[in-house]
Amino acid sequence: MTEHTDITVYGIVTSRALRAHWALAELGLPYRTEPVGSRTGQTLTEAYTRLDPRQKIPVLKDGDFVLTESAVIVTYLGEKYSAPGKQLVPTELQARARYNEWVSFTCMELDATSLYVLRRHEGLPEIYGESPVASKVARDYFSKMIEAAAVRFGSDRKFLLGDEFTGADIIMMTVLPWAKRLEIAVPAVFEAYHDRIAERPAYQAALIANNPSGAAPV
Ligand SMILES: N[C@@H](CCC(=O)N[C@@H](CS)C(=O)NCC(=O)O)C(=O)O
Repeated sequence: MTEHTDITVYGIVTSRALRAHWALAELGLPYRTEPVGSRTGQTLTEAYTRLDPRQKIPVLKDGDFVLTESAVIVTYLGEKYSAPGKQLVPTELQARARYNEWVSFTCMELDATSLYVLRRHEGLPEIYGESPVASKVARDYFSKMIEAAAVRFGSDRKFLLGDEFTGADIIMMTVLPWAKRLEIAVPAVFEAYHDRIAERPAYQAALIANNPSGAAPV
């Protein structure tokens, strides 16, 4: 039986929006999509600004509960809707700490201080300006951090936390293709990890939900 939910995701096309669509696909939950795009002006309307004063995507609405920040959305959905066989967030204390460690590391070190710097200064120079020094530092920093992550990950694990796929994998997996698009090398262990996870039906479904044209997220 399909679970009764009243869930809406605002946001499409970007890697951060993909995270919300993917978590819902993994959990098999029905939801609506409001196809709000970044830099389209759609986040700047009065109605959208009431929903999210930051004027950003993605936003999740679960009933009356409004939540922002893609990694937090993934974790919230995992904590609220996980069930046996589809546990996106571990319940055991130290496993959950490890989950939070990977999520925080990926969002801060790989996304915000590395890839998003490149998105701004290389992808959107007309808005943020070119900054060759910031770009070089961000590229070098990403390489250093992903090498360190490869050491921690090791070579015998299927997913970041071991044998079970979790929300931490959703966050990591949404930065790897982004790095590849920017022609930044990722360690072989993460290449194999990427190719393994890319075959998940929920990932494929989420890519379409995030962008019906089938184009890769930006
Ligand atoms: N830390 C936030 C970042 C959200 C964010 O910066 N979203 C961008 C698109 S990826 C956005 O909505 N920018 C506003 C705009 O482009 O209109 C998250 O992970 O959800």
